[in-house]
Amino acid sequence: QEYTGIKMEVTEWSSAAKEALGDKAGGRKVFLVAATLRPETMYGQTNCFVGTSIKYGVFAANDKEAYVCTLRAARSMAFQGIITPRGNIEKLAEIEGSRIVGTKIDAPFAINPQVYVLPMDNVIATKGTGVVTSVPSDSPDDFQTLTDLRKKPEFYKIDPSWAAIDPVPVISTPTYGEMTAPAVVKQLKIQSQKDTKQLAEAKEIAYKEGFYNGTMLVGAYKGLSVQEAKVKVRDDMIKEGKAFAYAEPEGVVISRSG
Ligand code: ZZB
Repeated sequence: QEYTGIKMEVTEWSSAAKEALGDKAGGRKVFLVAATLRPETMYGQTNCFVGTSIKYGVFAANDKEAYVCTLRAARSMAFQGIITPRGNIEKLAEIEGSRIVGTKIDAPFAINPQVYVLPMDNVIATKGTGVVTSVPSDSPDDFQTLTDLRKKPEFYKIDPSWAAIDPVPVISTPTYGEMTAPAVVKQLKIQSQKDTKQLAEAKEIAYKEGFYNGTMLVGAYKGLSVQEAKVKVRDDMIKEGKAFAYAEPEGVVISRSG
């Protein structure tokens, strides 16, 4: 499974994270790293998700940068030579997902680049980096979770302002228009992020429709098909140092649908 690792720089830690981390990052720039299969949708990021009970580490990537992800992902990155020294990892700090919620980050290539970290029930600790960037226009899981959070901010222990950015149209599809995920969520009558079976089906539908029939509405490749734009956006992000290629270790690819 070849993912793109998206580097989301922390611009302001939540107070709980500040307390937990102190100056353990040693002056490094710290990035949350999200694994995505859809780099062409990055224009439409509105927030980022972590699992509240997942344990994350802050790992030194080099002298200047540190990455927030699961230990499992850091090991895999070290093995792939993404973080140095090759094959070795240096954990600077450890932090629970619940404490990262409310942190402000910079979402690369996003039309609204200043976004917040929010909680999601269905983040899988053993997939990708354990950090998920959110594109509610094109990802049914992201749209439904954002909808749940907006309905019950106290229940999810978030400040409503952290979930204030609306879905941004980035891809148009012939069947669903400019907001594929919300349309598929509606079609399948999905009510909450707990509807995991229907969400898995919605993801499949949205993914296929976007990939085979989608056209870019924004960005440098506006007007191109998603199939053509995907690689170009990914290459641009990598060239600008905002992303890297990240392969999932063999034998541990577990889909959200189980
Ligand atoms: C941005 C994005 C935009 C995504 C979209 C999807 C879509 P797969 O096929 O199951 O590998 N993801 C990544 N890591 C995790 C995790 N640990 N737990 C839960 N979800 C995770 O799916 C890969 C996608 O699942 C990734 O791509 C990420 O969300 C999420 F418009 O990143 B994606 C129709 C899907 N659209």
